[in-house]
Amino acid sequence: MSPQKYIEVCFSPLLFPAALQGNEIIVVIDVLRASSSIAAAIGNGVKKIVPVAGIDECFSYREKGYLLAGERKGIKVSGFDLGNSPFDFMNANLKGAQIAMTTTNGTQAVQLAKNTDKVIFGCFLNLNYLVSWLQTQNQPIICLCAGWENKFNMEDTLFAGALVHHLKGHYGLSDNCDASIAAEQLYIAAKNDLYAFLENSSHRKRLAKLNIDEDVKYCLTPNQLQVIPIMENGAIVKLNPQHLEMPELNVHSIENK
Ligand code: 3SL
Repeated sequence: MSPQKYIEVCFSPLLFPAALQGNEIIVVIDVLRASSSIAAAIGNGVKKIVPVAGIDECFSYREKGYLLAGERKGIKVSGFDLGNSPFDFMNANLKGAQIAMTTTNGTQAVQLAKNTDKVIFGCFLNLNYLVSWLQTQNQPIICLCAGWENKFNMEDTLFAGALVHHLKGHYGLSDNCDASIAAEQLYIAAKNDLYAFLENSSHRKRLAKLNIDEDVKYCLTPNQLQVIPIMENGAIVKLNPQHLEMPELNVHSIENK
């Protein structure tokens, strides 16, 4: 294994500047729900998503022919076309669409990473596919957990731990940070029932008030999508990996949702 190939976890966007060397692949993680919705959208044929920080900036994309998507406090922004549920993006009419998106934490984390070499999006929905692709890469990896308002959250950490768990045969762990070890241990404890493990987590409670448990269940179901969203020229598009062996998918595919 090349000494360059290591995986590190940032539990919060605040830790990202300390981890960044400049040559890493950044995996942006916001399991509930931005990176899951982005994967669902790109997997469903959306052409590109421009992640923006603010609501006003998002509205400015309307005149350029973009649809607007996103939430504040989990609720679709008034006047937007779509919210931040993965199910909002499972619509055949969205094939080829261009979307501007703003969310409370997910698209803010993207702003931090967007000028780095390679930024991709991970969630349980594309776990195996992402792992298969990362195994073929030769750069270090930073898992950037969006968290909640710069704080640690459980679901993003669990997904980062899943990446560590499945990649550690190919990547070393960062020498100067124990976050990867901690994230993997949490994932091992949780992996047989992610939904139950997260029962008392802050964001499950937040989303429960919105009655969107179906979103939570879907976002925690691994391997529904064979897609890797990647940033290119300021927009999120579909990565078309060459020579990538397709891992097995679980039961559902986006078509039958
Ligand atoms: O914080 C975010 O970016 C969102 O994913 C939060 S929510 O799940 O839509 O509430």
